[in-house]
Amino acid sequence: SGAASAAELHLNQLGFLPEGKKTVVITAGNPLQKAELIVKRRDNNQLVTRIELQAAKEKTLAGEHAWIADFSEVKTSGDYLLEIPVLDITRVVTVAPSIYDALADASIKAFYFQRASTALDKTHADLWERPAAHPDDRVLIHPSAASPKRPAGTMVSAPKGWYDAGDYNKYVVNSGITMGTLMSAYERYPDFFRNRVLNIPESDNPVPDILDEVHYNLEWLLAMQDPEDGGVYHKLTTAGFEGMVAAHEAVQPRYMVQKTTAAALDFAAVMAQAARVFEPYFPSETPGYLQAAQQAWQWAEKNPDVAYRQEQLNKTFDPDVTTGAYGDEQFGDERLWAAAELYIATGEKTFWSVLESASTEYQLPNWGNVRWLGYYSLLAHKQRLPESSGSWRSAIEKSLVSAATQLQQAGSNSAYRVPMVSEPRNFVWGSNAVAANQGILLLEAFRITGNTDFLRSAEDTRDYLLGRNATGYSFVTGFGDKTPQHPHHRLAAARPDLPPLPGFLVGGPNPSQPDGCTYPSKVADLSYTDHVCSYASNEIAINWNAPLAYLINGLNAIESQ
Ligand code: 9MR
Repeated sequence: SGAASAAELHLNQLGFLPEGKKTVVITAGNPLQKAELIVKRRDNNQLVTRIELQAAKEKTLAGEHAWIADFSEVKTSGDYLLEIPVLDITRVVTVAPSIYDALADASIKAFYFQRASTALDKTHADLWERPAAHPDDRVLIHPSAASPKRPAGTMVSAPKGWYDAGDYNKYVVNSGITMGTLMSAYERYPDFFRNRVLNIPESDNPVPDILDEVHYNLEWLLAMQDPEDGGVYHKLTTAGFEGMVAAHEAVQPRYMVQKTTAAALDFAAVMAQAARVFEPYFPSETPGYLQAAQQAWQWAEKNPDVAYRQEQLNKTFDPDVTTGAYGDEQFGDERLWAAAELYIATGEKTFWSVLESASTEYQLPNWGNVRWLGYYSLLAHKQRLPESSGSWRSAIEKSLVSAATQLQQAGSNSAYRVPMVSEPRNFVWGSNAVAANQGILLLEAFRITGNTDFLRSAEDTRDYLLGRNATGYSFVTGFGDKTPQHPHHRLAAARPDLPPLPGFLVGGPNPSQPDGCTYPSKVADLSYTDHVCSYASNEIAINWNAPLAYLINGLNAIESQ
């Protein structure tokens, strides 16, 4: 029948934890009368359980029918066969306690693979060893960034850091949210991270590897500040994107481009957070971070409205710059994030007064909206809040918990039983980071309330990213049976002889399709193509991997307790 031929099983392709929730989703074009999921042991074909499929409350975004089967009662480790005989479906799944450990580590190790200005050796990079590239010790001040002490053409040095994404440039705004997210992951689950070993060059030192990795980018970020006035350059970039070539073959001149308010405030937030996070490990450096943060803040107070408008800039200055713009024009949220981190660091009233009067409305973080990174930090450091802040704090908590409740409920009604697919508007450029950031919100709501519904919903989000979605892909390279093979990632594209570098989250479904590639569908959650041309659905990026790392490691930290 039509239903039988079109039916598909969608599931987390890595498998499930023994004590974890185990949900699979079946979709089909036609309604289904009654069907069962039969679970058998793979080794001996013995029947373990039969579960009747439950119709989902909502259809898929493509208008298909959906059914849910939950076999959480199966708690014994092993390989199982999932069968739905009437639909002719059979899949193998694994249940095991360590099922997400390698992914958790790889999601952070991915940042090591993105390192600029260093060779990656066989010991740490295995198949993906590569020569040093982008020394970034002779970076030109672009005319847009010229100042009396640093006229256009001045050479400055800003080595290290991570490549932003599939391209080789380094952008302050996007580094900001990425570092904030990684440092917050560490701050929420420090004991968990202290025990992870990522096999990076610093693994033998006493610093947790996640912090060593962040520190590598921090060293670059410090050099993005103009020591004269505390302003921060928006990006370090080639004028245009390089071709899809290896890093060491991408040798066009690199520029420091315009100082902007967003860059200064993101920098201030990151440096203030870094001052407290790194204090136990790099005590001689951290006072310098805080000072850098304060200088950037002051620059932004004097220059509160310098937006990065690339097209405008190109009318005035040469060479034209056509790489990633990260051209946010609203700075209220960056200012709040910076004020939050600086308040936690210094306890100064000025910063609190910025926060106290601000909106408490919940907004999911993205590179252009970082307000809640600040609020998450304040809630995690509530002992630092003023005594009179009780009602402010309860308003923030209420706002957070009600946003998480809405997500959790939307998720439980949705076809794939995951918050993400309840709204087509979630499918922006980098939709997978929306999903991962929803997971972080749910983890925060769980931390505040202890309500395990939020934890379950965060697990659903993990399942979504690892395959329980309309496309049938696990969106992390190297993790799953059907994963991106052709990400828009220059480091990968330059080595077609190798599997793509592992542990990277691709951007995910994006129905705007601005890259002109061929997509299988216009439907929001199906608008994904595993083609190297698809920078709008199949690129990798640091600001997408950071929330992935937070979600996967955070869940592992909680579930291993
Ligand atoms: O993630 C960014 C997305 O929100 C924007 O819509 C898009 C277009 O400006 O740019 C994305 O960021 C890209 C950046 O500009 C350049 N490096 C790759 C980034 C990921 O695609």
